[in-house]
Parts: sequence; structure tokens; C-alpha cells
Amino acid sequence: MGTAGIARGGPTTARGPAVAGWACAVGRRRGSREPGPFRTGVRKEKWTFLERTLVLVKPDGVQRGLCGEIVGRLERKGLRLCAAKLLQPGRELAERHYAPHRERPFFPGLIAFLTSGPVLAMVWEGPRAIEQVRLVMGATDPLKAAPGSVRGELALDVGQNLVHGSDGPESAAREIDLFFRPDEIVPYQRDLDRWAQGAF
Ligand code: ABT
Ligand code: MG
Repeated sequence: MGTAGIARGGPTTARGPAVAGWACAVGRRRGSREPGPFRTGVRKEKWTFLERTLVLVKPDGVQRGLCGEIVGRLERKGLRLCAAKLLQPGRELAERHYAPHRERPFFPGLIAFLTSGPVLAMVWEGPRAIEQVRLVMGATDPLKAAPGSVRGELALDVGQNLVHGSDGPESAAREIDLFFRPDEIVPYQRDLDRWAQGAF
């Protein structure tokens, strides 16, 4: 299983690296290997499908002292931080991370930018975390980003746009594996998860 899946055996959904949450609180439907979603008869708790996504505070975000701002927004959204490290990406890591853009004219500048200073790499987890993080980030071009989003509020330039979030389940799995070993991802529950992640 890729590291976008939960470390302790939750079932994988059709959406790729998504995993089933509340695994301790609910069981499978009797006699079924399917994860749901459904309400169990006994505990009245539903399956919540959790996803993991890679988030980078890019070199401009670290240099501008915006790590706390970005982490805070994701925390306040209700997402759960399950891995974090500060590192300066080398050329090979940057090229692998942005491999889907290899043929684009902006690729060399993109690699120069990502390798120009430390980034804060993180894995965030929650229901539909991939889309949720992209919403918090705002559109790639800050001019088109929603006003309350990170890029809409704090960025000016399409290249120096502060933050990266995986754009789909496959890229999340690939990117998490690039930046983290499986044992660097810490699965845990918080009490607030049942208040923020759709337990009712
Ligand atoms: P990333 O999170 O960095 O991947 O940004 P996002 O997914 O919002 O946007 P994409 B399309 O993946 O862009 C990757 C990086 O390339 C930069 N870029 C993109 C340009 O500089 N010019 C362009 O015309 C386009 C389309 C923006 C992204 N990041 N940086 N840094
Ligand atoms: Mg992208």
C-alpha cells in the first residue's frame, strides 16, 4: 500500500489512496468486505472516507514567515497533520515532484524556485482532504484565487504562490512517497475529529 493509505489496515476506496475513517468505531457490514459508506446498526456511526494529501509550504512561504499561517488555516479547517519535515529539495526530488510539467516552458524556472530554499513538507489527512486543501490554497494564479484563500489573500504571482497541494489521489500517493517514508507518517485520532470530520 502507498503511504497515502492509512498505516494500520483501513480499507482502500475506489478513489485510490483514500482510506476509511472511524475504523475503530465501526465495523464492516456483516459478511461484507466492502467499506461502505453505511451506518452500522449497532453504533449508529457512519464511515467517513479519509484521504491524505501532500502539502508544501514553498520556499517563498518559508522565507516570508508564513508557515504558521498556512498550518493554522489547515488546522482550523479541521484537517489533521500526520507528517511534517523541513528540507531543501535537491534537483532530483524537485524534478520528480514536478515531473508532470516536464515539457512545459516554465519547468526550468519551477525547479530553480523549488530548490531555492527550505520547504515545509507535510501530510494532511481528512475527509476529501485533497479538495479541501486545494480550496484553502485557492487557484494556481493568485489573480483568480478566491479572496479568502491563501493565494487570494497572500500571494501575487503564479510562480511564487506559497503552497502546494496534491491535485488528485494518484498524485497524492506519488508525492507522499517522494517526500516521506511510511514510518514518518503518524496515524492517530484526536477528540475533535468527531466534531470536525462528519461523525454525526
Ligand atoms: P502546485 O501546487 O505548485 O502544483 O500548483 P498548482 O497545482 O496550483 O498548479 P500547477 B498547474 O500544478 O502548476 C505547477 C507550478 O507551475 C507554476 N506555473 C503553472 C507557472 O509558473 N506558469 C504557468 O503557466 C502554470 C500553469 C505554478 C505552480 N507553482 N509553483 N511554484
Ligand atoms: Mg499542481
